[in-house]
Amino acid sequence: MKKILVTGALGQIGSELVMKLREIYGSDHVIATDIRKNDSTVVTSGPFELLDVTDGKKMYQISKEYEVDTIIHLVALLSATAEQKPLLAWNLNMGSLMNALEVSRELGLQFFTPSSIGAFGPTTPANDTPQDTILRPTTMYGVNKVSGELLCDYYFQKYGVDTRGLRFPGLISYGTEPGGGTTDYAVEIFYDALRKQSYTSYLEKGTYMDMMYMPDAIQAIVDLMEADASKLKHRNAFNVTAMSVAPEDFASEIKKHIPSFTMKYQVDPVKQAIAESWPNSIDATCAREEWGFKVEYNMEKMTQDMIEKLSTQYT
Ligand code: AKB
Repeated sequence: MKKILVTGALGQIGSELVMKLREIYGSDHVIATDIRKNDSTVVTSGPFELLDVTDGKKMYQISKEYEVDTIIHLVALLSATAEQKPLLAWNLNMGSLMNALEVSRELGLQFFTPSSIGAFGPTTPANDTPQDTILRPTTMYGVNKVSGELLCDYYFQKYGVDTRGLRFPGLISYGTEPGGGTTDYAVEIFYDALRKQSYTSYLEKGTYMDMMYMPDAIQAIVDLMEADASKLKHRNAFNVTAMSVAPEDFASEIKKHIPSFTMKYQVDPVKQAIAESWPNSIDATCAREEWGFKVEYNMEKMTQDMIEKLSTQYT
């Protein structure tokens, strides 16, 4: 039975992943950590430790004390924030990754960290972006993600650390809101649809990017970590996606549930430039072939579920 330490456990992915992992492996087998504490079920339903991921010594101590065999490292400054604070992004994203990889090497742990469609750049083929392709991002976040993928490969090749990763698209969820990402509009739009029946998009009409619903993302992490290592040719990091969509696609799907919904556009040039440097649609064939990646939610099913779940909060 796995024993897993999760960093950034109170974030958008962490808050749902911890609960799923506790369901699968048992509450005591999932050690949630974050730099802050709240009264959510992540903190109350199992072991929780305060951890600043720039403190490698403390990460080592907690991992040793709980005898974990896996680290899932989720802490990261996302793309839009990283563009505003590039030095902080480099120091936090790369410093914490290095700490987590070192602890994994020292204690012989399995390791997961997310990469992103942010690893791609304007010279990457924009449609059906292949698994193995040009990685020349023009954002600090992208530079961190490519460096992270290479570092994880290095730790696997040089030290035999069982590193695994996914290139996540925009992730949509109703639990914990994301912050500082370029794809965040795809979450905000649902909250505003229910609160105000309108949304002002900071991305232009026709800006296509990949997206995925959180339950599919969580399942993908679990499946990849359980996958037979001998079948993995890529490891860091697999393209995964459920849909390629633009802001107006969300608007028309939401309108089916909330007919009074309206959408305006007020473009944020920084976020627009980031979005334009990322692919329109990526190809997840390698993930499907090497470890059976699949999704349950398309745009229709996801919208229905988001509106159902958020309605209970806003009506
Ligand atoms: C972001 O927009 O920065 C993230 C991502 C796609 O990695 N959601």
